Amino acid sequence: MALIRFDVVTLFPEMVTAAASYGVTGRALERDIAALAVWNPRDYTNDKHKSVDDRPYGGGPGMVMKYQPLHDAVVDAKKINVETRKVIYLSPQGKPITQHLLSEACQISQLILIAGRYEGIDERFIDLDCNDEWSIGDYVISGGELAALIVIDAITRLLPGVLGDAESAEQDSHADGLLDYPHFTRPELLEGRPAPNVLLGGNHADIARWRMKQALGRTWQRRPDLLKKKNLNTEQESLLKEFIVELNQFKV
Ligand code: 9D3
Repeated sequence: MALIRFDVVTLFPEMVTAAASYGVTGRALERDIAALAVWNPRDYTNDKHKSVDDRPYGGGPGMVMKYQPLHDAVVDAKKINVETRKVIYLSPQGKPITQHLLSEACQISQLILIAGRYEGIDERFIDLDCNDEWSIGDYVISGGELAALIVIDAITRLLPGVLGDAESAEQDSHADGLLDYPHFTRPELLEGRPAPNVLLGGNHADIARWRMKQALGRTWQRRPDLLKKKNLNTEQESLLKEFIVELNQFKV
């Protein structure tokens, strides 16, 4: 039995199954570490036009997804017997997804992800059928499918056995609230730019210190919000000071 199952309610089921079949998610699905099923509200319509949307009460632009086809799709997804389940509506109004939120969600046996289209869905479906509402950030996309795929990808990476040992260790070290250090590979000299000398020698303590300094420096430059939340140890404090000193030595 899979560790987690994702059930995505979507008008574009192939978009979700196709994208999830690649790479890390594709491998986890093949190995039955995770399971994925899709449910199309269109298949739960009862009228001859198969209407999944209707005009908004109160007027205004766009269409609103109807309650009944969404509800009936979720009822079917819930017929699968599981220990724990959550129904999550993906929307711009949701709580912003964080690694912490996802690390809690990966403990649940069934995540039913609702991907909306059009202007939105009937608010009573959110109230009656959904347990939570999640956003992928403060920008506009055209529907919930890509958001559902982001959730599926990020959670699958957290499941035991999905990443190799090296990748898991790396993930742990990066779950520590800093941006990544820069990476280099051959050739040594590229368009006149050399790879950092410290990385070419085999002094692993020096390399680890250089990488930590870069991670701290870049986080300080690009994401001061992340750095404020972090408690730096004495070593890290001095590495960051070195980074800033070296930065100022370049601008004359
Ligand atoms: C431009 C239309 N907007 C008017 C204020 C409303 C709107 C409706 C539907 C905006 C986006 C969408 C579709 N978006 C999603 O389904 C979505 C989403 C997003 O747009 N941003 C961040 N996270 C998410 S999760 C799902």
